[in-house]
Amino acid sequence: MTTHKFYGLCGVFAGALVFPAGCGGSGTDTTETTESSTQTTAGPTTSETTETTDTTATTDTETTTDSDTDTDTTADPTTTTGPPVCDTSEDFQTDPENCGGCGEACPFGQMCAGGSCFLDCGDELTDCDGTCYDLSKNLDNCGSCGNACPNEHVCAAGECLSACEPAEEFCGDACINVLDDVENCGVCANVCPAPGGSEAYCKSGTCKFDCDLYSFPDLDSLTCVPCDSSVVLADAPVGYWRLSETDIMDAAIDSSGGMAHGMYKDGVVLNQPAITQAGDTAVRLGDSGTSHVAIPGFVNMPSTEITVEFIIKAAEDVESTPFSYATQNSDNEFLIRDARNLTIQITGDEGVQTGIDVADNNWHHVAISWSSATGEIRGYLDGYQLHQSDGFRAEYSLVAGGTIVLGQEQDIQGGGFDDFQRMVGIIDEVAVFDKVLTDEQIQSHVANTLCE
Ligand SMILES: [Ca+2]
Repeated sequence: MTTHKFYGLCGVFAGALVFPAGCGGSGTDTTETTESSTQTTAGPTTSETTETTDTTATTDTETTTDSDTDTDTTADPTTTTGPPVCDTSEDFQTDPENCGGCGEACPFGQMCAGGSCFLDCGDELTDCDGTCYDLSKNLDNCGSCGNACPNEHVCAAGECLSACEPAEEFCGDACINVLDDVENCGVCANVCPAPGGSEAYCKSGTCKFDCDLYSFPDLDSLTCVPCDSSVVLADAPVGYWRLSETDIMDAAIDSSGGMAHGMYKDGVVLNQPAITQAGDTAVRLGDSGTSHVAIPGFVNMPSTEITVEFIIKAAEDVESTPFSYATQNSDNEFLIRDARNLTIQITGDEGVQTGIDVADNNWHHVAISWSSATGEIRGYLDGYQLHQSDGFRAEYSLVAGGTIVLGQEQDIQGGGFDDFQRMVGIIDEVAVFDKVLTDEQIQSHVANTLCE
């Protein structure tokens, strides 16, 4: 065992360039002795080496503390506390008390193998800086040592996962529903702007803002744009009834310039608050069984391409006929009926249901177009195309000169109304075009007349 200690100490002194007496030569001997430990167990040899050990050990210890002078080291071999005594039978490769060297004990609970201390964490756990963790679920060591999960996360199968609900994200220090949070819209920290004193909100993860009644939000410029119904006129309607007259005896003026002025009949209620612009009004229909707006002799009725637009606030779940056009020979020459499921008829009793339901007592913009060439019908609600179909009355030409009636379904030109088909609600901004409007045109009209 002496040789073991010599070996270790000499190694240390060699590193510090301090050699106790006899160390250099005995180092070689030690190595040999270490390798053949069975020899050192021989009786006389053992006693000799034991002596040598004690002396040298004392000297060495002092040397370590006063390493300044060689002379002290050798001159004063007095006895002080010695290093641990290692049994030669001990194996530095595997003994946790002397792991890699004499007296180099492993921390509590650790094993020794190959001269190094290690933590035996087994197959399930992993040693992270001296402690065993289950990396599959430990929050501070998730998947790998030191990989700490953020707050409101869980560690599952070695991955940090958000503990938030679906549709929520962890923003800063809380789970946020980013679909409707104005401070975290779509993604964390996306604050919705509110230009010009408007009110910002977040809908389906997209920033939006509400402008005042007579302006609409422009998401590109982030400004509130005043509604301007002249965009409708700019697309050249062949008839345009704004229904803003104030006296029941007034004509329902055709603002298109087409001179197809109409009449308020049978108890139409004027001066209803409208939404297109300040001061604009609309008309209420349905207070009486036959109330309607009649526009007779409409010579500008389109023949092969038509779009009809209006904005409407129709009573809930009422059949309501907004627009009918009848000629002498055809009472359903062009008909938009049933606000619950807007249905188009062209010269006949067969209709095309668009599925568009406006019978909910809210303002809506409706656009219906038809093209003779292919018989295509398109239906738009609030600027969104909800219906498209082909082949309806293809190659037919509508006959001009008939009568438009707003708010009633005609069974004969200008009359033959059925009470249950009457419109109940408010209608405004009725426009007829002799072409199929584009999506962009319709959306522009929606923005400027529905003002949203
Ligand atoms: Ca109006």
